[in-house]
Amino acid sequence: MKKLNIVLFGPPGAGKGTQSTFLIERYGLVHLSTGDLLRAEIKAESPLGIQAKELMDQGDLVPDEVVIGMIRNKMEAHLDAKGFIFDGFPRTKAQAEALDGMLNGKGEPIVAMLALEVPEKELVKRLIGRGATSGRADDKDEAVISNRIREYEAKTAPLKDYYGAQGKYKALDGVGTVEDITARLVKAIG
Ligand code: B4P
Repeated sequence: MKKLNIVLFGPPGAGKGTQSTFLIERYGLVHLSTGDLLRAEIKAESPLGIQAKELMDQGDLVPDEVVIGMIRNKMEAHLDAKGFIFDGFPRTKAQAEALDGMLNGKGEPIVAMLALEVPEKELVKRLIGRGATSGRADDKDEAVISNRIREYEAKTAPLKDYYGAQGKYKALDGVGTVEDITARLVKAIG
């Protein structure tokens, strides 16, 4: 059976992590969040985590080879998965090309890139709101949040064209209740 490999895309705070929780349950997929994987390395105080923390706390992207290696390891640990939700990955063209290389070689390509569109004002509001309780250094400071959004616009947003050229890009309104947005995603996947 064809694997349901989906890229959930959007700027910081668009709701990728939030929506992934529902989609993995509904479709029995494996969740691959590079943000979560990096935060686990930080918690473990591994050399990789120590290097990543400095970049993440400033709102900068972590080097491509680090996140590509993490994704490769996780995929190899789940060879029998029905499919993967890629959450927060790829974030650069080099990451997208590496992912295509890993998946296409196995005949299990990305089937769709679903992009959650949310205005910047709402993103800042959500992230500051999460910062009050999450303890995440990158959600507390408006200058860091702005840098994350700038990084997204410069390095990540161009991936819309990358997946668009493959006929896989689909934009969805990311404003509304969490349930509304889940329903939009389910309709798009269906
Ligand atoms: P991520 O962990 O991917 O974080 P994110 O962009 O903040 O998350 P997301 O969009 O998932 O937001 P969420 O659902 O949680 O990245 C963090 C950092 O890790 C990056 O800045 C970078 O440094 C590094 N990194 C990760 N991947 C990388 C890669 N591939 N390459 C290089 N570096 C990488 O939602 C946010 C908030 O909004 C929550 O509080 C949520 O409750 C709320 N919310 C969600 N949906 C809502 C709705 N419909 N209405 C109102 N609020 C909502």
